Amino acid sequence: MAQSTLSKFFTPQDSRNLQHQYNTGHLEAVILQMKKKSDNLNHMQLNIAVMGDVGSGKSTFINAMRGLQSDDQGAAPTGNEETRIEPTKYPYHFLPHVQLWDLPGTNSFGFELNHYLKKVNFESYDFFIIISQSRFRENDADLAKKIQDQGKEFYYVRTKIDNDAWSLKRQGANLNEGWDRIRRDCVSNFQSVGVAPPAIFLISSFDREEYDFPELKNTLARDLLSIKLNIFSLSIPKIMTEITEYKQRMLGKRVWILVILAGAVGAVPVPVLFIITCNGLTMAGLIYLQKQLGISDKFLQNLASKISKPCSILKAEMNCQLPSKIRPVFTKILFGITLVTCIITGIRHSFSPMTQSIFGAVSSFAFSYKLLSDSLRQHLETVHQLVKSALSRE
Ligand SMILES: Nc1nc2c(ncn2[C@@H]2O[C@H](COP(=O)(O)OP(=O)(O)O)[C@@H](O)[C@H]2O)c(=O)[nH]1
Ligand SMILES: [Mg+2]
Repeated sequence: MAQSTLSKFFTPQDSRNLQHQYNTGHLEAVILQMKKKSDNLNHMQLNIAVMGDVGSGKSTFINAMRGLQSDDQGAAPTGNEETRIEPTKYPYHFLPHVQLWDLPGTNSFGFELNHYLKKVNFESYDFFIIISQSRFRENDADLAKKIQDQGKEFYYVRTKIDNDAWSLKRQGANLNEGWDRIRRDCVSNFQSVGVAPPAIFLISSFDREEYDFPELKNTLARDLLSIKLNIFSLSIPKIMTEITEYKQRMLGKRVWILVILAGAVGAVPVPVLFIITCNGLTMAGLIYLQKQLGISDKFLQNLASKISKPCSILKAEMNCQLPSKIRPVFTKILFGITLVTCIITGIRHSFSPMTQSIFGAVSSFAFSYKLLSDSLRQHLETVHQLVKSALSRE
């Protein structure tokens, strides 16, 4: 069975080590280690699922890709009946560490699609080739949507194009116009179901030097690295969630302590005390969170030089709040607390001390909670964006 996207790149031990480094403030080491993994994808095993209806030509296609005839040793069994009920892997020797998986036909057991996808362990494949014969089917569209939802990519292959060629010739039609029509039809079918049209190949598994067969093999070889990079990038949010989980919880608890303190102080109906303490607590919280974030201009410059990426590009790609841009938050907090203080002062004589206390406690709690929790969220977003930007190859 093919591995999950995350475990393909990071073992549980890797994850623990990275988490430890992150918790102890070594964000740069975390990023450099992840970068090393992304620079070393040559040995990554790429699992390509070949999918389509029973009899669409999946097994014959796999044999053709591998340069085999159906009766050669090691070839996938072919025929119009469903020959396999389990996914079967075949090495694709023309590219290193690539396996083609012959999956049972999507309609083989009358399964409902989601049930079928679970059965064949759909999420464990890295790339997909949808095989279709004679016309675009509803199943093709549903499959394509499921692949797109996972953030993965696929090719769409129309097989048995030799049969279409024969019919077109009999009608005296122009072959190239016929192929253009089929392509346009596929593109509009994908667009109509909200799927970005993939690379489309019209092939005959019996004529391996004709139609789009050679182009399909070349395109796969050319796309190999970008497919691997895409799969690697899909593992980043998952591993980052694991790495940052502990610190996020720890910081979340500290935010709550500060917010409760700020609420308690807000309950004291003395505006001067309130403005100084509540301001101080929230500001201290913000400074603490920024320190925990540990991303300064100097940090970014150091990192940029280590990953050989201009600092300006790193910052632009982060497209997120850098520490210098977080400063407006301080202005907001000052404004907010001053406003609350003015209101408290204004209503002092109209309401009982009890009402003033409740109002002060609630507003102080709400303000500091909003500002600190926003800042924590920003903290994590910034780290995620930074990792993404540091690993991107654009
Ligand atoms: N004419 C033609 N027949 C094909 C082609 N590919 C497969 N077939 C035939 O279609 C039938 C089903 O093929 P198979 O590969 O077993 O389909 P699968 O069930 O999707 O694995 C077999 O009789 C194949 O010989 C093709 O490109 N052209
Ligand atoms: Mg088959």
